[in-house]
Amino acid sequence: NKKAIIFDLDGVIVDTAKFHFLAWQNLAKKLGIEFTTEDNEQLKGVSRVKSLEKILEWGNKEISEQEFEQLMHDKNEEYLSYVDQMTTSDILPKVKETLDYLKENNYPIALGSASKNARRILEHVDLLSYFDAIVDGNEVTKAKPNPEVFLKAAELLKAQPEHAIVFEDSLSGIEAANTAKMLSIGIGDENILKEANYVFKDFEDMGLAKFKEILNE
Ligand code: B16
Ligand code: MG
Repeated sequence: NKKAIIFDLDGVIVDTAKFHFLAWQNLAKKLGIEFTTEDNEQLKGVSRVKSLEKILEWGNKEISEQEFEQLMHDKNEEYLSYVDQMTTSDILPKVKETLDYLKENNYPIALGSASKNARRILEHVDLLSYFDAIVDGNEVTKAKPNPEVFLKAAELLKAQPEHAIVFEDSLSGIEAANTAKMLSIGIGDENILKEANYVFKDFEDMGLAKFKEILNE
């Protein structure tokens, strides 16, 4: 039985965090709140609503429900203006090669992301056809570290959680994968992602040979 492979999107397949940063920074500026790249780090894997709640909390700001909705809308419009300029050149190193290997060898592949824009992003970078299942911010009610997103993805792939492997760049995502009893592979900083079963800086650092070893465990 083939392992099921689940990919997070932002920070694993593409670096959309830089676009989220630009859009959140503009929003914070309008509100007179300071927003740094370190602040942005804390929003990785966090939903849109929760992200705005956090920014308002940091700036000690209270706004009406209507204004909240308007800000979320404006932030997303700006974010999408960057997303719509994405091309295949925005795919992170060796991700395509990894997906090609999995496809050629008939591994079931899913996306497990907090983003409501996941499909649009995958279309822009021409990777949509690789995914047998997509679970994104439109289908999930409980955010990572809750394992819901990955459990749903495994279910759609008809795989037992124990037979699933998750690629994640956020600590909450690694926690979600571990709680789901899946094998977790952290992509990023090993000091942050210590709880993962494996950590690599990126797919290039992992290499296909090492990945094949992990697949056959
Ligand atoms: P959207 P992931 C997450 O993507 C991002 O890391 C996070 O910064 C963002 O707020 C969230 O998606 C929601 O995105 O505004 O497009 O619905 O890492 O879970 O793929
Ligand atoms: Mg991520």
